[in-house]
Amino acid sequence: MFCYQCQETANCSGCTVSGVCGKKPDTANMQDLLVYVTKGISAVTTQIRAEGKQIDKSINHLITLNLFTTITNANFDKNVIVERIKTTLKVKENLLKEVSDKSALPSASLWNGNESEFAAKAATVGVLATENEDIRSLRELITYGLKGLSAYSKHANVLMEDNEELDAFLQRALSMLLDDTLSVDDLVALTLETGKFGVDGMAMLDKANTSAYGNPEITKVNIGVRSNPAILVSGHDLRDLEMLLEQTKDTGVDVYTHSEMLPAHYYPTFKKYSHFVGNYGNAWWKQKEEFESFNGAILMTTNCIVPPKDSYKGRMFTTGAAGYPGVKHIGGEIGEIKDFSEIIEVAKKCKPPVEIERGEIVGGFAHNQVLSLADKIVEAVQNGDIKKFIVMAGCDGRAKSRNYYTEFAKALPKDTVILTAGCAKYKYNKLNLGDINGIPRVLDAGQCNDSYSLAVIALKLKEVFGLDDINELPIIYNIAWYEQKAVIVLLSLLYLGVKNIHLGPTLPAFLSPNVLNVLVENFGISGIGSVEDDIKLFFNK
Ligand code: FS2
Ligand code: SF4
Repeated sequence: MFCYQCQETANCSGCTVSGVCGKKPDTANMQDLLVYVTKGISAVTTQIRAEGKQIDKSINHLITLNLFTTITNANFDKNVIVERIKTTLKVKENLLKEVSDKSALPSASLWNGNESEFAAKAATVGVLATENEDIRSLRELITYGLKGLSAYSKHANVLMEDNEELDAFLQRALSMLLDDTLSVDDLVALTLETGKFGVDGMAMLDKANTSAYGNPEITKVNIGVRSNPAILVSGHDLRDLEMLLEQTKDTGVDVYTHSEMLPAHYYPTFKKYSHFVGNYGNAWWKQKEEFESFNGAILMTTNCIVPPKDSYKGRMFTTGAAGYPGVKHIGGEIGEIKDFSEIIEVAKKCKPPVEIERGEIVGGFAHNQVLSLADKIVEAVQNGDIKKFIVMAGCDGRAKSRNYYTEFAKALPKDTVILTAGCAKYKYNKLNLGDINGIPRVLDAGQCNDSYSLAVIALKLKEVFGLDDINELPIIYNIAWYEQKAVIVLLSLLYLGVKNIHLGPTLPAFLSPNVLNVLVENFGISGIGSVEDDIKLFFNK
């Protein structure tokens, strides 16, 4: 196996024996093959579109789900990956019949094989199959961006939002990653185009979420517990949460969020459920201890899964793109109502959660809410009460080096405001950093995809202050990344023209020295230093 798609990759270079995330080598290899056949089918759909014919939505959904399934910590179940390869090959064979001119199709579009041939094929199509390290670096940067984009698309698709232009791009981009004639410059251009569609994808999801559940609003979220048996929901899929809340009504079972599901509490629709109690625990990587003390049933709607302990594996469930061998998976296609009765029955037999903390956290500062406070914020900036905003969106993770973000938040001058989204927030959202004229110093927009809100807010401030360039705003970008959704967020920010982003705790292993140079020279991307040095750097203090 060779995988270097996430921040925790072994020795900051690549997992080769087994994944630091827990992914086994044979599963990793099957994921490589799944990505390969997904590129292959994408070249077929791209050709069909070029010949003036249409592609059914179900094919678009198959492609995005394939990529989503291979995101870090989403699906550890080799059998699921194998089944997806088989389905993709079958669907592709049918699509090939619709192609008039097959002459330009790459070999990945024409390859087929049965399961006994998968392992041998997988060994030839992984990341290292591209020899030139700069081409490999750009191909992987784009692939990871497309994986993140696929995840966001899927969340919008389950809420019946689709964007054919976005899917057509995603498939064209995947097919271009098979094209050996493309130069570094071509791939740099494709990287930026991926960022453009990253913005579109996040906008689509924002529209889907807010149309279905209302605009997030300032909300105090309880972090304590009640004495009923309960279900803990993690991941990012709001539609799954909605179905679960409906099905748990009047059952005596409470529902809590974990990690990236916390922002669900900010949506008006979810507030009407009196058994939707609060948020339990912290970011994804703390799940081993927190799932144990939670006592109840657990539903993982997406990544990030940590290989479960036996003590709670039996009360854990997955759905959607998520999967883990030996953990019960709840099926259900887009548009179908999933049947969560088994989880509810398990929960009823469980003890109530053990209280691990008490109190409240405040969030709900997505674009609509922040723009309704715009006058107050602009006034605070103009009279000097707010000197700087720090975008600290992104991911949390296990690495001790991530304590940097807690210490950095504590060390920030008191006239700064943190804008956050994603599970990165758990490094500082319980620090009680206070407020400036009633504006909290940590403004949480929501999940990682709600980084879109932060971009909307920045663009609005640029307009209000009459600036020509987004980079003239008093905003510093100090982003923490972990998996591939952070990659699409990064590419989206680059597309919007944001410069001088600091990325940590380490720079991606998949950036070759030359590709990193391109990002440094054109966008001023850099890593992080010590808290002390960075505070000096950002604030001249
Ligand atoms: Fe956190 Fe994991 Fe949100 Fe990432 S829960 S690192 O999936 O996308 O951020
Ligand atoms: Fe390693 Fe990350 Fe890949 Fe897992 S996802 S195998 S930790 S690089």
